[in-house]
Amino acid sequence: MRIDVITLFPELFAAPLTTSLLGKAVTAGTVDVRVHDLRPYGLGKHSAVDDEPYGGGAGMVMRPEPIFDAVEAIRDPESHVVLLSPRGRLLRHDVVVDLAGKERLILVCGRYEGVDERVSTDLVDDEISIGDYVLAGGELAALVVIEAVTRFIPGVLGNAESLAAESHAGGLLEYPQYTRPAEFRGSKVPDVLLSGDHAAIDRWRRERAKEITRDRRPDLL
Ligand code: JF8
Repeated sequence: MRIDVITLFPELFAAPLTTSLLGKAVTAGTVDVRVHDLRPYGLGKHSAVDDEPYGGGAGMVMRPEPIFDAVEAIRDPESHVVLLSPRGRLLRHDVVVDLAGKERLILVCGRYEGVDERVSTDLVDDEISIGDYVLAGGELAALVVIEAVTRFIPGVLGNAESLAAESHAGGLLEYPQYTRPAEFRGSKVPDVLLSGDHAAIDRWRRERAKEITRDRRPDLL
C-alpha cells in the first residue's frame, strides 16, 4: 500500500513513522508513506497557501490552488483522496477496513480555519474525522488514520495480533489483561487465570468483555 500525505508541517510525521510497529512497517516497505510539503505549491514570492475568508470573519482559510496542484502532481487513477476534516465521516472500525482496502491513499491535511470549500466539492473523494473535538489541523488525524489502517495490511502484524486487531469487529471491548506479579499492593490476579484451565479462562474472558462493554459502551452491543 502507498500513502501520500500533503501537509504544511512534514516534520510532525518523523517520529511516528520511524518508531515502533508503524516504523517497522514503513522501513520494511510493507507500507510506503511519503510526506509532501505543501509550501512549494504556494503562490507568489511568499509561497502563500492561505488568504482571508470571503464574507469576512476571523482567521485565514487555505486557498484551493496549492492543494489542487499538490494532489494533481501526486494522484494516479488508483488514488483515493481523503481530506481530514471535523465534518468528515467518523473513523470507526468499518471505515478503517474500507480505507485499508485501497491501493493508494492521499491524505490532505489542512490548517488555520480550514480549507476552501472547493477542495471538498471538486477535488477529494472522501472526508474523515477522527472524533468530535477540535484539532489545530489535520496532521494528528492523518497519523491516526495511517496507524489504524496500517494494522490491517497483511504482514504488518503477527498472526495473533492480526486476529486481536480484528476483535473490534466482534464489537466488544477487550477483556482485562494481567501479568506478573500475581499479587501487587494487595490486588490479586483472578485465580482462574492461574488455573491452567483454558476453557474456563476463555469463558471468563468472554464474560468480562461483555460486562465491560455493557457498562462502558452499551452502544457497541
Ligand atoms: C482542522 C484543519 C479533525 N477530528 C478532528 N477534529 N479536528 C480536525 C481537524 C482537521 C483538519 C483541520 N483545523 C484545520 C481540524 C479531523 N480530521
